[in-house]
Amino acid sequence: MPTPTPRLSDIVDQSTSRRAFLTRASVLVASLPMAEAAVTGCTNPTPVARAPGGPQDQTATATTPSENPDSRLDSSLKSGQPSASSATPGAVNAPPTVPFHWYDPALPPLTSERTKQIHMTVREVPIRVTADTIVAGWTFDGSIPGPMLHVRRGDTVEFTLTNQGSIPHSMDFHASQLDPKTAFQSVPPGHSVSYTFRPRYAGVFLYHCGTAPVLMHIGSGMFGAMVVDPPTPLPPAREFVLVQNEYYLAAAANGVSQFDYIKMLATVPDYVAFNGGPSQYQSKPLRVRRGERVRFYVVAAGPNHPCSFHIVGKQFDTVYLGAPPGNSIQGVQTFSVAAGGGMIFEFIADIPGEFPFVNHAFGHGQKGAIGILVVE
Ligand SMILES: [Cu+2]
Repeated sequence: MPTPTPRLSDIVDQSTSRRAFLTRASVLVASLPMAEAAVTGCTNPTPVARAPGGPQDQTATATTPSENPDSRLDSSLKSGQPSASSATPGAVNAPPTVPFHWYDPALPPLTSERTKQIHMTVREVPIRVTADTIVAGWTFDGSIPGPMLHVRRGDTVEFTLTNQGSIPHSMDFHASQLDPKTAFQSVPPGHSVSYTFRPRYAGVFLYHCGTAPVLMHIGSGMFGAMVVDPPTPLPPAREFVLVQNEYYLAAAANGVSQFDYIKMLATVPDYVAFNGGPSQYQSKPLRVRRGERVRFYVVAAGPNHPCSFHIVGKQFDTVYLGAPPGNSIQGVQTFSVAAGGGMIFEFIADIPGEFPFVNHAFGHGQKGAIGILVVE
């Protein structure tokens, strides 16, 4: 009789100790289809495809042969890591002097050209996320999150991803509508993929690596946000972008914490952060002037949890659930941004003071998803 494959719910429900949980979970990981696929990966000819049924300007090409154009069949397990950690060579090569970078949450200005050429580079590098924690990051352009992007509905986005890492990676823009097998294909180390799209809706959208296991790639730092303005701009405001994510850490080795895939499956994070730095906007708050309209673009990158966004002492006069300027509700205390989603929150800063902006699911707020907005 073959041994039946355990379900995750079984290992969570039946686990009475951490050791028993890890043992059962490792069997589950080994039984995932991607583990087998990783061994049988193949080389395909260069794909040049057009999104079926989509606008003619939505195309995707690989500039080199793809190792495997079907992202369902790729895996970080290919490099032989025993429990799917993020310990790729570049990521764990950390001098103790890796500095902390406060992530500026200001929405970058919109540029005038209607064709936006965006080139990102995958880098597996150590990232300091708190004063005493360096993680083995997988990144877009060397930061967690990747760069904030700002375009307008109807712009043409000409995107290229170059993989300078050691395992396959990819890019999935939630602002696009494309055939994922072509556009979001995994790119082998040293190669690039290019595709073009035109955002069909305004709003704020997640982007992330879509290489399997996606949980591991998002969980190791491969995510960011794209703001898409409507054709008629929203009212002038101080605009900030917050991307929430969770960190699931293994014990540090040589000063660097790898990410822990088993913890990601269990969905209990060590830290929850806005823009990659737990509590960074408590240490250095955001500042606006009294009377200004304030607009937060909030994205929940996950990989697992939503963000119950709330500002202590304020109410939102407008929350855009979908594409602005429609799809709004008024007079809101808290709204949950789904993992993989994005929403826009607005209010007038009419009272001076210090206002905490929080994930009101406070188990996650206390782990780092709290910042301070100072109204001067
Ligand atoms: Cu990746």
